[in-house]
Amino acid sequence: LDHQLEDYFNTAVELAKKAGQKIKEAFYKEKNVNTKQSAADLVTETDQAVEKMVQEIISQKYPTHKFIGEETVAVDGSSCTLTDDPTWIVDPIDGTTNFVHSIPEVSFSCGITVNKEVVIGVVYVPILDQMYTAKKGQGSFFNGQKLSVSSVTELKQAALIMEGGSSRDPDILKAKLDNLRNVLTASHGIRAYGSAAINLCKIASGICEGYVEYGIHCWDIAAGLLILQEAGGVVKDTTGEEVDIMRRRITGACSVNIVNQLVPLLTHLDMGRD
Ligand code: LIP
Repeated sequence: LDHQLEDYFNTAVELAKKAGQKIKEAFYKEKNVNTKQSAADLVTETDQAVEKMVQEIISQKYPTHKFIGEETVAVDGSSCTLTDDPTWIVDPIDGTTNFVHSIPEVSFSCGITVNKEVVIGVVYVPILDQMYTAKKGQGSFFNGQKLSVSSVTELKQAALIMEGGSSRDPDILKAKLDNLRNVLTASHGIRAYGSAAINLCKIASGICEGYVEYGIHCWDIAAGLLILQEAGGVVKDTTGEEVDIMRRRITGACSVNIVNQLVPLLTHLDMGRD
């Protein structure tokens, strides 16, 4: 199994570089933008082209493996079922809004699950040539250097990451803004990189201490959550319970202390399931 995982890992890194090349070429050109669930839920030709390329390579190399990809699910919701089979969970561009606005925090995210557990995570930010990788039980790395989380334990000394997201539903926005105010009041400040995958990698890198988001999907977090865990961090449901990657909400932090201080500040939104 170990050498199999090594092979999956090498393929995932190779795919990230190939995807990165395509993203980089398109980044400096005019983008062709469409919307999905809301006027702020964006997709471009590049999201679709990268996902198609990646899906084809995976299905050729591993015909028995399953594939869950953001743009495939957008046209065929039934393809989003997590089973015990090896499953490649891919977001061709995480941070599509950044991509559309030529903001460089744009990532390719690929997580691989076996028995529903993420065992490999690769997040690549091609514009900045930043490669984050993790293998279950073997640590996580940034351009080959080992990552470890911040040692801050008090929320009042922490920098947090929270996102607006793409929903414009007034009830969801109200809860998110309440959460933002509560967390801001209790901490050093709030940042948003615009990509869930990058947000998790920032905490893995010890740059910020915690992250909360409602409305994410499994492809946004599959890779990043392993990268954070392997850097010594924790990933939970927003209630502090065990994380469920299909439940569309997450909190990640450098320690369980930060999670425990965050949870009581949040209005919990039920976002349904992937
Ligand atoms: C994005 C997420 C981000 C969220 C955005 C969007 P996409 O994913 O990673 O955290 O705030 O609304 O969903 O759509 O760029 O792959």
